[in-house]
Formats: sequence, structure tokens, C-alpha cells
Amino acid sequence: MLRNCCRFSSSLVVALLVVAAPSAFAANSDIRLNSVGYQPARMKVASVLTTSATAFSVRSAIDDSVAFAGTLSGNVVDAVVAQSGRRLDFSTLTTPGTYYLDVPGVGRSPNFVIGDGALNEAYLLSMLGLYGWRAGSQVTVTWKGTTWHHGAGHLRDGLLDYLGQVGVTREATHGWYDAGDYNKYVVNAGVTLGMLLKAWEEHSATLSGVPLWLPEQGGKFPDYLDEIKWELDWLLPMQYSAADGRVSHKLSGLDFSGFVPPAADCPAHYYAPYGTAATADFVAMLAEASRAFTPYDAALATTYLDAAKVSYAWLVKNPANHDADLSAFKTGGYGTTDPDDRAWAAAEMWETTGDAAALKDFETRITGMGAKGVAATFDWGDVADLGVVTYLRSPRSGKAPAVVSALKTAVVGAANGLVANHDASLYGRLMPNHWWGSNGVLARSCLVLNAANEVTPNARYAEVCAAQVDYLLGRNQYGRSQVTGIGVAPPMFPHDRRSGSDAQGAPYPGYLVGGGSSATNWSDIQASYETNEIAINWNAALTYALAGAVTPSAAAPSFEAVTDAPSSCGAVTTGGTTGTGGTTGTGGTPNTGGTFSGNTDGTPDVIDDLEDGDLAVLPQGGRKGRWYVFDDGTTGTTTGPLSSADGANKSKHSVEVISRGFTVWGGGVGVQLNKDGAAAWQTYDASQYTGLRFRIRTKTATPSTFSLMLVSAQTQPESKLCTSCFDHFLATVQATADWQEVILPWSAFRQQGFGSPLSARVEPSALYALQWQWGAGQTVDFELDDVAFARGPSPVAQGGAGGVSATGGKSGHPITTAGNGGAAGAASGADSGQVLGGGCNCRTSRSGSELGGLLVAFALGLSLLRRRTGR
Ligand code: 9MR
Ligand code: 9MR
Repeated sequence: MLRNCCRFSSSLVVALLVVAAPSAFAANSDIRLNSVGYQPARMKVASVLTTSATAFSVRSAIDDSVAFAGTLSGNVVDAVVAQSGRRLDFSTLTTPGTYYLDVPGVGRSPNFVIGDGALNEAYLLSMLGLYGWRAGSQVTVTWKGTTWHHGAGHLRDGLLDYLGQVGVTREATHGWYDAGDYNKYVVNAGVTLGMLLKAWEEHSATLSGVPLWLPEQGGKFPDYLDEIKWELDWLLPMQYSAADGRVSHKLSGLDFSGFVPPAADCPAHYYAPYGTAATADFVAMLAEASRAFTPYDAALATTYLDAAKVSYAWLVKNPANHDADLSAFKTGGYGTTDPDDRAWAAAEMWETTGDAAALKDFETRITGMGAKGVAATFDWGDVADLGVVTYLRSPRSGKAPAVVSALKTAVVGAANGLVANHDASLYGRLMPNHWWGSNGVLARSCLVLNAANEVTPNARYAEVCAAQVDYLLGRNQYGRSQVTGIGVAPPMFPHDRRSGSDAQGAPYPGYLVGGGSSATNWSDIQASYETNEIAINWNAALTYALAGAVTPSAAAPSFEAVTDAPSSCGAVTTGGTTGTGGTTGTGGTPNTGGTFSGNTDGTPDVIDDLEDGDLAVLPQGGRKGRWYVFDDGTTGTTTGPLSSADGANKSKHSVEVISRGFTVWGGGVGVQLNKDGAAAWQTYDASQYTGLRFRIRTKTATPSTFSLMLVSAQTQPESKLCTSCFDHFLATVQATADWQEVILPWSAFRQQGFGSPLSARVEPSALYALQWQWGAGQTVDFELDDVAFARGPSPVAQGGAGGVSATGGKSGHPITTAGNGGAAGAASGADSGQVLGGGCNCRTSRSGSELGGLLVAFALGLSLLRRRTGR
């Protein structure tokens, strides 16, 4: 029985019972809590999916002794997430230690810490995330013994064509990549730096004493400001010029690039035309930053302020909203009108300079915005709150009392609404809505709560902010951390081009994913950019929410870079004057024709070509078996495996599977390699082959991503060889509307890193089956054909030819154009780093027998254990 992990055969169930019996390690995912830690004085509330348990205790993880005993709340019916449960409150337990919750009748929770520095690690990680996003620099991230590294990318930014200077470049390296993509957007930098600078203004006394993992560690600036400076260094050249205050809306490729490392992402980046929202955000960021940097470098602070002044003066002269013309670009829009951005800019200009005209500008604008002047929840499109908070906190004189009073009332009203939402939610979430990026919104509203607390001190405001941190670290409808690298079962497959193109199984750590865009649709698969991407504005909000919980730590992470990897984008010349005559090379051949040298004898060893119209494998090479489907046991549907009415290469049949609606980890289709009817599964020795090849296409409107997993004795529990099973070696496969042949050498398969990771190599001598899996929430209708073993020398991808260097550029930045010089071909040979799906966050619906429910609980515990020990 090899159906991944959730529909168990009886023999496997017995094995699980034996293995999982001691409750000591089987954390129950029905207990949802911040699984990282709590400061002693703060609120500590968890949620339990039970409508019957009444008592709980908090026990020492060292000796199981009871540190606190309490009673659960009555039932909380949370219509937003369609879950019912009870809350438990152990806020009065303040003794430092490592604990777990024990809820008789439910189980135990993961361990967590109570202590002053309990959230330091989460804070350090969210800052590490920013560092890891640095553009124009090699990046080395080391966290808990694992190192992620990429060479410097995007050193050739960027072309001024859309600013009317065709072929002219201007350096704009630095900055953080926006998100899972490699572009940089001024509007989103606004809310990002706005929140980071607010955290600095509130907590610089603490934050300046906390070393961060970055190359400038311990230098002239506090580490926190060094990280911020990386972004500011990019922003300055986004201004048209010192004489023209307009600010380019973004620096971006014309379209999103593929999942390649930064140094292999070569398409030209362009400065986009200006917009007034971006221009105003630029003013606000630089004026605010000028204050932060003044104590450390007055000249730099003046540079920032001078740039802000030029753009502010331009805005004053040009009061009409102007949307950036982004018609040439398919990348992120961040389109927004400017009233809120202009208000924020005016507030920061006033606070930095004391300019009475700026004060008047702010007050007029914020009053004109009416109820929109203060928002309970906000994001990049709605930054007035940043200005309001600066204004209310300002010690400067001259404020209009009526404006102050109206804003105070509005801030408190907004915060009270958040408290009410929090109280209605089983998980303490401060708003019922879910949309793209709403995880970030939750953390960001801590600004509103903190501001209300300053106006009308009330402990509940701090509690609601703390509850958002809890939500993001695991007290949520998924029972999973939303931050890579920390907490229980954190995201493993964020939509992140760096993580998706490197050789590490685990993603870069320290990233808050966007979260469900509906109450139930968060999906930990790379393809789900709407729910599982990462973004700087979300991390900045998380940093803000955590900053107040940080205690100075003595242990400094010591920065050590690994050797840089060379960029494959061609040489970069720096330091000269900008060439003017260069034109973009046009001769680059796209890398669509990757070819492989496998099967040199021309006869792929076919496992099944489906042409006989049945679902048994071809009886050759000693193979026996059939196609089968499997799923996570939730209430989705799968049709198939079907013998389709058409196949690849105009053949008669393929195998087709249609599926939708699985919510935990999805499902898959597999093919057995050595199973004779009802007899037990046997392994198949494929060591004479060098890999796999098959054809795939999707019939859905958009491309679909699958994980091809090798179910082998290394990772399959029934083999009794593995101790932490189901961490199958896998490779990611993209299916598009057209049939594509995919060829994968064994070296392309990797484990995703839970359980006890094996040696890096898959052992093809003992395969049970091949499984193509899809993820939770994924709707699939796809076909496979000509599934075969590859033979001959290990396949080698051949990229397209290089592009042609521009001629005519003088010194400075000759524009060397694309041509990925042998990077990934369309066949996925070189695209092996990404791993997808396959985790075993098993869950079966509770509708089965009581015994079934029990077994599920054990399975869950085991799966959590695997995930935890794999971190
Ligand atoms: O990868 C892109 C991600 O960063 C964006 O947030 C998202 C929405 O704009 O788009 C993603 O790119 C996808 C594109 O929109 C459509 N083709 C597939 C791309 C990669 O998944
Ligand atoms: O965070 C942005 C979200 O609010 C928008 O709804 C969404 C669609 O416009 O875009 C998100 O921003 C993406 C940006 O456009 C491109 N880089 C990735 C960002 C995060 O998904």
C-alpha cells in the first residue's frame, strides 16, 4: 500500500500504532498556538478544535510536570473559517521554561517557550529574510546549520528607454527584490520602509543593540539601519534627476522571469515611467529615513532629505494625480491613486524639517480624505496611517487641535473595531476578511493598535497585536506557521524564485507568506502565488509586530559569506561613464530546445505507452503493475486514471487524471513497477537506467505544477528500511497545454528535508512506484504518456545560444544581452532544485469510524514529528 500517507493499509496502521504510541512526541494539530514562544508578561491564548474537552494543563517539556491547570472556554463557532472550538488561556503562567499544552481527550501541543527572549529568533529571522532578498549582491544565509547562497544578480539594472532615453542605462543595483519575483517597485517599498522606520522610531533603543546577520555587522550604522540602507541606496536613482523630482514607478523586467537564481536571470530591467503615488512615497521614505540616519551620518541624512525635497517641491507644483504608464510591462502593477501617499509625504516632510507649509499640506489632505484618512487595516495602496501616526506622535508645535482630536478619535475607533473582530474569531484574527497578502495586513495593523494605545492606554490593544503574531506562528485555521523556517510545519514551497531554483530542499528561511486569499484556500505549493508568495511589505509588517518583543541578545550571529557564484548574465563593467550608443542585443536564442543525450540506442525503455488502452504497465523489463490514484482523504474528487482518447505524438491513448477539491496536501497518480495483482508491493531495480522520461500536458487553462516522486525503499515505510518515511525523492514538473517531454536524471530528484534526510542521492535500485502529485487546492486535468526509463549517459541540458553584446556603448555599462549560456533547457534536466508537494501533513475526514479517527490522530502526530525533526 503505497498511497503516500493517509489511506493506510492495516499493516501500516499497526506499524504506526507501535511507532506513534508514546504521546511524548505526537503533537496534535487540533491544538493551535504560537508554537514558538511567549514573553512572560504577554497574553497567552491558544485554540483547540474540540467542542467537548473542558480542562487543560501546561506541562514542562522536560519532566511533564504540571505548571498550570486551567479550563477551556465555551464553544466558539467561527463562521469565517467554518471551524468550532474552544480557547484556552494561560496568560498567568509567567515562569520561564519550555512547555507544552496537554488537553485530555485531544492530545498535546508542540513545545513552546516562555521567556524574555522567546520571540527574538522570529525577529532575527524576519530581518534575515530582508537580507536574503538583497539584489545586486551575493547572499549567504546560514540558519541552524543550513546555508543558502546565491551569486549576485541584476547587476545591469536598468535601461531608461521608457523615460525617453533609449539604450541609456543607469545603475540601480541594491534594494530588495519585491517578493518571489526579481523586480523592485517604489510603491511597495513605501509601505515596507514606512513600517520598518516606524519600528525603528519606537524601538531603536533595543533594536540598535541586536546584531543581525549581514556583512556590515557591527559597522558604522546599527545593523538594522544597514539593512534599511540597502533599500534606500536603490531608491535614490529612481528619482528622474536632481533637477526633476518625478520618480520612476518601478525597475522591472517586461515580464516575470522563470524560476532561476538571481544570477541567471538575465532579461533587461527598465525604469518605468513616473507616477505621483511613487513620487510621494519616495518623499515620505527619504524624509523619514533622514531622521533615522542623522545621528550616524549627517551627510547621508542630508542626501536623503535633499532628494525628498526635490520630489516634494515637484509634487507641490503638480497637484494632480498621475498614474504611471505601465502599458509596456506585465509585472506587478501596484497601481494606486495618490491622496494617501501625498498626505504621508507631507507629514514626513513636516516632521523632518518643521516646514509649516508641509504641516498645512498634511492637515488639509488628511481632513479631505474624511473617513479614509484612518484605516483599521491597510497595505501599499493605503498609506495615510503612516502619516497620521507620525503626525500624532510629533512633538512639534503648530498642529490644529481639531485635526488632532478627529484623528485620535478615528484611530481609537479603528482599533476598537479590530478588538471586536479579534474577540469574534476562534483564532484571535483581527479581521474576518482574507485577500491577497492579508497575513501581512494582520501584522501591519499593530501600528493602529499601538497608536490607539498611546491615545487611550488599554492592554487589550497590545493583546490583539500579540494575537496576530500568534496567528502567524501557528494559531490559525491551518495549524501551521506562516513563516518559513520557524514554528510548526512552516511553509515549504513558497512562491519564491530563489528557493525554487536552488539545491536546498527547504526554502530560504524567514519569510511570511501571503496567506489564504479566502478563509480556506492557503496552499503550500509554489504555484500558488496568490496565497503562498513572500513579499517585502509582509515581512516588514511582521518585523514591526515583533520589534516590540525583542530583548537585546548577547549572542551575535557572526556573518560569514561563502564564495560567490559567477553570474551567467555576461560581464558587467562598472565605474566608467555611462555608454550612450548601446542597443539591446536581439540575437539571443531562447532556451527552449534543451536536448538530452539519454537513450543513445534510441529505444527508451518504456514502462507504459498506454497504447494498449489498458492501465497495466507493459510486461517488459521484469515490470508488473498498474496505474492508480490516491489523495489526502479530504472531500475532493478524482476521476481516473483514465485511458484517454488521444495521446502524445498523435498516438491513441495517454493516462488522464481529473481532480479537484483536496485541501490538505492534494493527491496524485502513480504507476507501480513491481506489483503482481493482489500480491504485496515489491521493489524494482532500475539501477541500469540513468533517469526517467515521460510526456505530460495539462488540459487546464493555466500551466500546472506537479511533483514527480520516487517511492523507494529509501523512503517508503513498508520497506522497513526508513525511520522517517514518505520524504520521497522528488522533482518538480511543469505541465503546459502542449505536450512536452520531460527527462530527469536521478540527480534531479531531491528530498524536501523532513524526517531524517538521507544522503543526497536517490538509490534507483529499489523503486516501488512513480507518483505524480499535485497540491492542496489544485485543480488538475492532465495527461501522461510514454513513461519510460532513460538510458545512456547522464542527460545534459543544452541551453540556447548566447545573446549578442550591444555595440556602441562606451565605457561604463555596455549592455550585454541575455542568452542564458547553457542554463536550463525546456526539458527539466537543469531545473532540478525545486521540490514540491509530498509532505505528509496527513489528514483524513473525521467521518470514518472512531478507530479511523484515532489512527488519523496518530498519523498526524507522526507527520508533525517528521516535519519538526526535519527542520
Ligand atoms: O511569479 C509572479 C508573482 O511574483 C506575482 O505575484 C504573480 C502575480 O502578478 O505573478 C507571478 O507570475 C506568474 C504570472 O503572473 C503568470 N504566469 C505564471 C507566472 C509564474 O507563476
Ligand atoms: O501584494 C500585492 C497584492 O496586494 C495585489 O493584490 C497583487 C495583485 O496585484 O499583487 C501583489 O503584489 C505582487 C506584485 O504585484 C508583484 N510581486 C509580487 C507581489 C506579491 O504577490
